[in-house]
Amino acid sequence: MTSFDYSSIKSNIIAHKVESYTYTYGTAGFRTKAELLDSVMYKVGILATLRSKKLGGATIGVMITASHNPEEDNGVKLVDPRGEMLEQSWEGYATSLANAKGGDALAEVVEEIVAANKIDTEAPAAVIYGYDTRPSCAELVKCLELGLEVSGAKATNFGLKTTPMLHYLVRCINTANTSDSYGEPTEEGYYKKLSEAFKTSVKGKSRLSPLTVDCANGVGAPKLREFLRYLPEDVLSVNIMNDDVTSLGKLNKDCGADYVKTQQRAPPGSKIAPGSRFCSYDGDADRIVYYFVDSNGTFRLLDGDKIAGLAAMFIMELVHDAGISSIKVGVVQTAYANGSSTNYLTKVLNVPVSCVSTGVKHLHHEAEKYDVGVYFEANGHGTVLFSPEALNTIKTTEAKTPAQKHAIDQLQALTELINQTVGDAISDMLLVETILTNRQWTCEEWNQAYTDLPNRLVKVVVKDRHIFKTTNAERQLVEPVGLQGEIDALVAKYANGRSFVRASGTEDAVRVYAEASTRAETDELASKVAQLVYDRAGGVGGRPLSS
Ligand code: 16G
Ligand code: MG
Repeated sequence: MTSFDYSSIKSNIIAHKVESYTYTYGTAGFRTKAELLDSVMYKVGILATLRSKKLGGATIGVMITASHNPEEDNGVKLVDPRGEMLEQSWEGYATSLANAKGGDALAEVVEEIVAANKIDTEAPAAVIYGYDTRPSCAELVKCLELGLEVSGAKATNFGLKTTPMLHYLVRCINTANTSDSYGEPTEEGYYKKLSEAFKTSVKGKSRLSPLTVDCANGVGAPKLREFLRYLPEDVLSVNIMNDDVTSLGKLNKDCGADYVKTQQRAPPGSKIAPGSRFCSYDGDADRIVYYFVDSNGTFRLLDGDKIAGLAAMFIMELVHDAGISSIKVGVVQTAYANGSSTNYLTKVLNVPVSCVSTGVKHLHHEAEKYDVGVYFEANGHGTVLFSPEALNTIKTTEAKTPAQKHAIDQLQALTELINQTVGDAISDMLLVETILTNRQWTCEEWNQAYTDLPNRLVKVVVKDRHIFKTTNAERQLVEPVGLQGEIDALVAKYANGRSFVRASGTEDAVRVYAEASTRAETDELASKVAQLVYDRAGGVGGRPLSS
């Protein structure tokens, strides 16, 4: 193992490309045009090593992906030892490192991090990394490897991976040979764990009609294909579409979860017809939405809110049938959750619901507060977390009746089936398929839980989005002062009206969300609130955009 090499770091092997560009480690790590990222990758390599050294040599993960962004973008995020997102207090270090121009500035930031965290730079460090199908990954991996080398990490390249697989691997490696072992730290181990759990979950039930999976022409395609080798056709029947990961320009283009959610339509070319069941992954397969067309031929989206409702309902019934009264289920949403979903959860399922700020890490941390925490963003990012106590209770409860035994076995299988490190399109898909198979439900039956309120998302480009400051899980503006009062006055005029405004964490824009009883009222409310924002903040480039 090489040691921590300050002189190499000072020589600033990979220089900052565009002097004026400022990088930010945001909700999904660094994400921008791939050509701006080589110096960032190098520095992320150094940061990952420091993080590992700080945590006693625990393995840290680095994932190179830009998720649902266009193919020419790329990005990178760090994974902490239990497979969760990088601790928030380190995000600032990531940003400072990325913006350090020149070798001396870089060494200075490194020294600051070392001093502030009392890091022994000669301590051992281990980092694993993976990447998606983007053409820019190969070059960026080399930059990352240089950073890992100059900082002295034991580095392992896990190759092409979905984001959630990398999270899984990190957790497996760090829990190997402990009582808390998460699984075999290989891709095959991941496939085996999920496929075995799925077989148990649907045992004795008739297989559903085939499911069509749109893989966004991304890494989900080869990985799902590989996974299916572990599941016989008579257990789960899947047709894969949008699986071209070699032609340039196809990734996320007119397909994938983000396209389907924002366009509210199936990808062009999909042979969707009444009775068929579809889902779409995003480019790194950590996000999923389902959809179908009803008997009238109308497109119906089953988004993250619908998945959360389905999962909460099923798990609560299993807990009840298992006779386990100590396990309480809770659901975590963001302000983007449809008002009807929140109503269904709180009034029909009687389950506690928390609302937190946008971004997986916020939902994940809140979900950890429940015995079983179901969390989903409306856009399809989410999973279910079982607390260590809940896992133990499920493992040790003795069944008194065959029905109880069945429910306990089902719960046990779910704890294996669900990727508890982060939202995972493959694992979430298996969760939905488990529930639908157990109920022998069609998507139409699933969709009957509640009817979404019409909603609209509008993007407003302003001079400076940072003047928008929110509180109450982004549901209210505190700045610009007075604007919230004006929004409230507008909202009060609409039945079931709700609207909120927040600065995007991933784009240079402000987002306006609105919902109301009818489509026309929703559109009117959204456009009036967008106009308020535009007028107050000096909108740029004409009228606000619907997106
Ligand atoms: C990122 C987040 C996603 C969130 C989105 C909001 C992760 C892994 N991803 O993609 O959860 O919904 O940002 O984007 O946390 P916005 O701030 O531009 O609205
Ligand atoms: Mg993603």
